[in-house]
Amino acid sequence: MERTFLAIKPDGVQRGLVGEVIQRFERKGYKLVGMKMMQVPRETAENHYGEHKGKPFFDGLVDYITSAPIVAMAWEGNNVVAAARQIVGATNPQNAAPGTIRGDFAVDIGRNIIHGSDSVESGIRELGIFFKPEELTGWERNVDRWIQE
Ligand code: IDP
Ligand code: MG
Repeated sequence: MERTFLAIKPDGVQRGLVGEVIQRFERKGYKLVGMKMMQVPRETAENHYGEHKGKPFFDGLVDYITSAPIVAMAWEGNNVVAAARQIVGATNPQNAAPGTIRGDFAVDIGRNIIHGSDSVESGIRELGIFFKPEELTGWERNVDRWIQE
């Protein structure tokens, strides 16, 4: 079953949006299989955002992500990587559609509330950065048969 890495960034935590964000994925029908609050070490942030190294916003991005705690999460479900990106919305909240998390709660690309993996491969890579295998919990949910045929 497909998994993705989602993280409520420091601004989302500070603004009291943890419950709101989690609720959107729960209601949709995806399954939470790992979660922890953590202050991200600088080295971890630089690794996670390695693809952006050298870009003008890189240092500011690492400062932002390491500035206060995040909530790191693993979510599971059919096509969850692409679907979660849709629920998250466009990178720049100015372009994010209403109804998406960034569209509803953010105005600035440098404070866009949430991270979501951009591909299945990125999801595997990022979950490996933030979670030990034993911290991810596969579990049976009685309602699963009412969510997926
Ligand atoms: P994504 O989070 O939608 O996948 P990416 O292009 O991978 O977007 O960028 C990673 C993160 O870097 C963004 O979510 C945002 O926090 C930050 N970022 C991207 N572009 C800019 C920028 O031009 N200025 C400031 N921050 C940026
Ligand atoms: Mg990205």
